Amino acid sequence: MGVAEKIKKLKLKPYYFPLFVTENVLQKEKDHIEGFAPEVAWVTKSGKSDLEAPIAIRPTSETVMYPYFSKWIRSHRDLPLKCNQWCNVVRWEFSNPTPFIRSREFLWQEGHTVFATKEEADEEVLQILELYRRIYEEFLAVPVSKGRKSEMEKFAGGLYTTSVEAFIPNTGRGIQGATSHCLGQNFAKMFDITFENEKGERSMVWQNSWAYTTRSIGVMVMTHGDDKGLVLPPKVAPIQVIVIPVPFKDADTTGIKGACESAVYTLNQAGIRADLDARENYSPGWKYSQWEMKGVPLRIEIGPKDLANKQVRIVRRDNGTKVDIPSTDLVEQVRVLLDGFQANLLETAKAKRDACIVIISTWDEFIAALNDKKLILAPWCDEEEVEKDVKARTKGELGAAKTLCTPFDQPDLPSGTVCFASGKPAQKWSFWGRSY
Ligand code: 87F
Repeated sequence: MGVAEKIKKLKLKPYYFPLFVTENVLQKEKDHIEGFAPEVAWVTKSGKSDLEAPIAIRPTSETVMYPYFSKWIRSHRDLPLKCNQWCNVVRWEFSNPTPFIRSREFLWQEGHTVFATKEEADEEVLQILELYRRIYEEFLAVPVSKGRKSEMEKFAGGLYTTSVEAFIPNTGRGIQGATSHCLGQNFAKMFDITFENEKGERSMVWQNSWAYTTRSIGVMVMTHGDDKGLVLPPKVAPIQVIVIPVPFKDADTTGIKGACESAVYTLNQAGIRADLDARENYSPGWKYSQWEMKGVPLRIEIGPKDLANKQVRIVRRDNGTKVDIPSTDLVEQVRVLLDGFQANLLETAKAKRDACIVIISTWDEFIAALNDKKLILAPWCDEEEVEKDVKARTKGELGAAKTLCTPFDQPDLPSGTVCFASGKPAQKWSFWGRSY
């Protein structure tokens, strides 16, 4: 089943809550806000006058939404509650804001769901995570690993956190692609979110929250981009095919333009996002470079020879290969090329990512792999103190190493395997590395 169909089947309801949060509401759940407090942006003035009380811009919406959940949920018949909100949030980042990757304002979808039982909540955490994986891999052509965050890296307000993790080979950094949390009953206690079960008893609800952000665009750009600019996967490219007329001095310019228009029309009719670049104040060569920079997957060139032979030339953005195809096969061939392009991007990215994974067993191997910008899979004792220690011991200009996740896909862990950092018995294989 397609991702869109799967999302529809979840029967999420769209909601929109306010952007501004009063201090009182934001601080309601103190534990969860405490560590994040320095990142909260406050409005303190209107014009030249100070506000009576500063007002926060939402960094996330738990404290905005949950007081309403508490009012709306009365009985088991009100459950599950499945709320999805698309909005911008603000987090005042201090460490190098980077467009799309770590920006002070970003767009996300935040899902907030409420269930009667932990089993339902647990099941949904993984359903959502799988959808996030599929969006990364099937649409953005970015390979990711699903896994669970360590106690140190999880969302402190929740019970456990799962994530999809990507890796950028050029910089040797891991990057969290999206998260799906089981909040347990922490917020239910704080916000008094209870329901009457079938037996007429009051029960505490179970909650999840999950988000996918515009950071995904940054990950996609870094994964596929090259020295010429962007490379967009066909499934998400706003323009999949750019058609460029290549007129020659004495050529039949009108005929060429007509053939280009007809190619665009035919492709559009077939549901392919094609566009014509008919600008006369730029040379074909200049246009090629510009559309390459913009990452358009396929370029179609039509010149006098193509017109005469009733063919078009198609050039791929990912590998530069050129093919001449008869105009009669246009739609079919473009479809084949776009599908191949999409598949090739994922395969190439996966091969590059996989080539960076190293399995290590000792501290010295760990440090060598870290200096070598690798994605490290290491046997770990799963102790918070040890993760803190690794962070402290790897602190430096490039940033410390930390756990990225414990992948669900676990290699064999022979008994007797010890932790690379502490020498204690290893509990699991975890991904470690520097990250964004
Ligand atoms: C920054 C400032 C204030 C992250 C923050 O991951 C609060 C927060 O609560 C904060 N940065 N978080 C955690 C967000 C948890 C959770 N919220 C809903 C998600 C998914 C969507």
